[in-house]
Amino acid sequence: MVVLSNPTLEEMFLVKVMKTSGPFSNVPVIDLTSATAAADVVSACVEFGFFKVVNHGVPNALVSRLETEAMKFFSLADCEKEKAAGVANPFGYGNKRIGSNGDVGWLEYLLLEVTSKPKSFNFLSEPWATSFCPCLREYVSATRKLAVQLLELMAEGLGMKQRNALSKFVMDSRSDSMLRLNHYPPFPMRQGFNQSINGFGEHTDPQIISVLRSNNCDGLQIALKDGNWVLVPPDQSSFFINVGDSLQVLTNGRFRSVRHRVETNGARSRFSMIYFGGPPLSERLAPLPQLLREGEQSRYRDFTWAEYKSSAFKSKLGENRLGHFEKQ
Ligand code: GA4
Repeated sequence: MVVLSNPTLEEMFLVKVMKTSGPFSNVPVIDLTSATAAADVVSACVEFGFFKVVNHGVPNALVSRLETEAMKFFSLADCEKEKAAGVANPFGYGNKRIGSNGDVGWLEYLLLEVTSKPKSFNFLSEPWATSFCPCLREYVSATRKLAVQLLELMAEGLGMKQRNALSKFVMDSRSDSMLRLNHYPPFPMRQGFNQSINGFGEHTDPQIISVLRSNNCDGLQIALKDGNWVLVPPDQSSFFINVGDSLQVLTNGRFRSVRHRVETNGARSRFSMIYFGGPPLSERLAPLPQLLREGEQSRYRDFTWAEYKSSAFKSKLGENRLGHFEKQ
């Protein structure tokens, strides 16, 4: 475990200002088998940048298998996890430190690159990881497929002629995507503190789309348009989807990249796995011409995903990263 000095752990992790209302019962639910799914998904992306998917087609058995494999990994000694996956930079095993700019959270994680030539899958050839590897591959391909289906529905709901206008970015063999496995352990100082803990501070995801599955331990919160934070009731049989910054740009701000955070109550372990679908590094990120109404100008200056990613990975977690790329 990484030992952190001043300020104290309590100061670093306890969420001091509790401005969150109770469980949010209006999380949009998209049923992939419903005839109205395309329209529903678009309204959810415009209003919240967030929704839940049911009848998603990802086998529960696969999800449980990966959860079991990942928990086997997290139960290794800290030095073994670091040795196996490397200390996160940004890929590898991370413990409390998030990114490169001093952010911390009450979690440990494994961040894996899932490009066609992944760098950090090497450790998976270790004998103890033999069943982890195929499981990760299967899971990534199932969640990528779900991301593609959802992006196709979005294109349909937006009235785009090409069904693959949005999905082509994550289907591309050069797509720059990631898989993150997060373990939020119980809080050791829970006795006497009946408060929440900063598991993962507020942020937006830089990529196009994030596909999240968690166990039944709550903690995920999203910010609504009016800035109020609400608790998302967990549902381990569904997936939660975040619109990322890149999709906000591609739609010229019609879809909102959702600010979200995780605050755990320290009683139980929270476990989540997130597939982040990103475009190829060389891809230009600009509003899609088919989506611009007559006379509508791009709100963003021209940039590539490589430029945005490099700027994002140097930023503080809670920063408004797209702000630097908006036209004045
Ligand atoms: C948020 C979304 C993904 O988890 C992530 C994160 C990344 C990291 O953990 O290294 C970042 C964060 C995320 C955005 C700003 C930078 C980069 C930590 C951080 C402070 C893997 C990603 O792509 O961006």
